[in-house]
Amino acid sequence: MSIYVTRSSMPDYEEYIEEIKPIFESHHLTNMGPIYKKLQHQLMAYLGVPQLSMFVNGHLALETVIQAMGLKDSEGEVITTPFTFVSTTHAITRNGLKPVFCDIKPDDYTMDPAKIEALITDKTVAIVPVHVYGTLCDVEAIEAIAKKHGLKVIYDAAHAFGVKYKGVGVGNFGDAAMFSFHATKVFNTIEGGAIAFSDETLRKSLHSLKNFGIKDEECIDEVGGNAKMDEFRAAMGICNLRNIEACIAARGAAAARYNERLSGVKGIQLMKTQADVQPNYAYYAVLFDAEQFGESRDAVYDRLKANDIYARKYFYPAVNEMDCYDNTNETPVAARISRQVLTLPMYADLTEADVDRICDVILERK
Ligand code: T4K
Repeated sequence: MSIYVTRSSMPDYEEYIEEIKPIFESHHLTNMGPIYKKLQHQLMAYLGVPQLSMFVNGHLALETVIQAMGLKDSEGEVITTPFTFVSTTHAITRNGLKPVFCDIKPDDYTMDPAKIEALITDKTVAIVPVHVYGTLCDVEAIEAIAKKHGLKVIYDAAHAFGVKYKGVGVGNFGDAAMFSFHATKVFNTIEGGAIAFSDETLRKSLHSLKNFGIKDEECIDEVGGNAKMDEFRAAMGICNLRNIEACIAARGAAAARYNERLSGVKGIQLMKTQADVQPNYAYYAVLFDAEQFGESRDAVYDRLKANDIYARKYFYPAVNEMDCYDNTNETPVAARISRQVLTLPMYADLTEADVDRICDVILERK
């Protein structure tokens, strides 16, 4: 049987049908209806955040919060990481801003705070770091730099649903944080996303900008888009949230089995456990050092594929090596890691036998 990099968590069919029944009675399909509001409040409690605005996907959530902060078309520069899904950078660029790429740390692949200040110019308006794979960025160092230079910090927390640092939900760090609720994520609403924040003015602005800039029936005072989460997606979220603890625990068990099988193998670097962080096991990323392991990342990827196992090269190429972006500043650590990394299958239904099958193939190298 094929094993893919991930597999969406889903509720029982009957459970979802029960949740969407009221929609067939009310005909209230979208535009922040009762199911949207119910999920919003449940998520605020689960994530431990004071405010949450939900979107049709994580990408538009990020694009919209950048606009809501008044950064759009300022011709400013935004310091960000090249080691991410391209959505992060596109959200900056589509707001008329220039991404400036900061290199990452070799041990946890998040933005290296020691390299941020050298990139700050009089045009810098914000920092957009990514909690890549659900690994927490150095939030304290980043906050100190942002405060010193008067910069906004918007975290791309697409992978970090449910992650906590010293007991505090990850959505509380920075001026805002974006979560993705895409089908491939720890928690999904089919497609979906949200912005966590605390500033009351941001609440009004996000609400308006994801609904065409409509203030009331006769007043449209901002140029907004349409990025609202509908009731069917919110209902999927309500069902999936009921099972979230079990899903994260099952992912944790799969990660533990991978660790058992792969730790100590020459040429393989595993993700590190972070002190004071409650993880969510969103991705299981492994680096292959071709010389020491005796085989390149690409060769392992091909061999897994030949065995009907579809790992992914998240995130290769680094964004600043993509055709649509200029590689203006070099980021050698990101360049190396993007060539060595393979994200192995990770999802709640992944069994110990599946993990063993995957590890057997990896370790069978000639
Ligand atoms: N920032 C970061 C750091 C992100 O990683 C992402 C999204 C975003 C921002 C933007 O958030 P969203 O706008 O997406 O909410 C996937 C996802 O589409 C994307 O959400 C995700 N990051 C990115 C890392 O991965 P693909 O093109 O690699 O997915 P795809 O279709 O190849 O699916 C991978 C595997 O997942 C399949 O082999 C099987 C499984 N799968 C997939 C789908 C679509 C399911 O089990 N169910 C499904 O419905 O991009």
